[in-house]
Amino acid sequence: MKLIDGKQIAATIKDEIASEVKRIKDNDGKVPHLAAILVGEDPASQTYVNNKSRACDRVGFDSSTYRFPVDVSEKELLDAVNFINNDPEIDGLIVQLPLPDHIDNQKVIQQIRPEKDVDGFHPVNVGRMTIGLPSYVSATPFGIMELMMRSRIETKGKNCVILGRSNIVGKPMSLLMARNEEPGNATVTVCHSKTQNLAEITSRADILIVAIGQPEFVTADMVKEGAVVIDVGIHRVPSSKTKSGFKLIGDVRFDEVSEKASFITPVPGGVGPMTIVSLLMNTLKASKKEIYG
Ligand code: BQF
Repeated sequence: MKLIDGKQIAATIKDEIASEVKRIKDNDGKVPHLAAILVGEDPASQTYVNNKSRACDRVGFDSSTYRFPVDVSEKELLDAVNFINNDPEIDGLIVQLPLPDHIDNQKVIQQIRPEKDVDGFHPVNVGRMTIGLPSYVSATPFGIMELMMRSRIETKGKNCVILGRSNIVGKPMSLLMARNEEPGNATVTVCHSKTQNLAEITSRADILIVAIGQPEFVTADMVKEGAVVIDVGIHRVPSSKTKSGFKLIGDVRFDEVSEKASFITPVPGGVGPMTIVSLLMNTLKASKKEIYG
């Protein structure tokens, strides 16, 4: 088994971005600037936004966080999005999900100018990605493609099974793996909560991408000997061994599945750091106007 060290690969990419930012600064160019909207005080969401702003600092980007109380009105959020849309200094805008139930996620996402939608959640970016036009690609799937490219994992003609069909991970992941490009060119099967004979299907996967949102759902009996296993899950479980009082586990039973897999991503330190670095790559593209000119 080979561990796919997402943390290490992400660090390499951050170094690459940092040298590009230095080049931009030396040439008096525009320093990339990422803005984040954070609603409420969910600890995981706060951690994620902190991770993103720290990553921006690391590579020399500017970043701003706009915080709102959990009872913020939809109108206030839409106004904030508009304000940031119209700020020429800000290149990319993300809205940290999930939002409280009284806010219509889609309404907020669709208010973001596609040119600044570095999470790639706006229907314009989703549609462009779907038909193979230049677009911002959702950070987690984009990060997984980069991970496979840099780990030299062959995808062409492989049987790729994806667990989960979310708009943010499973759906875009299936399109990217099936596209006529490398990495890609895989034969893709998407499984979900209504799938029958799940273990039978996953057992045929050369590449198994798990984004099902259930702690340690995938066990060794569901995995083919020599498969590549990508674990997108991230769950906090209580632990007496850590200072924080919790530890992170994925959607895959790492201890047993790692004995069968040829390559596997750990949690933490696998897909998560690549998600962050993808957001940086998208923000750099935004500041260079690479997608929309
Ligand atoms: C790591 C996310 C579910 C729902 C909304 C590094 C992150 C996580 C783990 C991180 C995630 C998950 C993010 C590690 C951002 C990934 O070392 O393993 C970074 O910050 N993530 C998010 O913004 O929203 C989510 C998961």
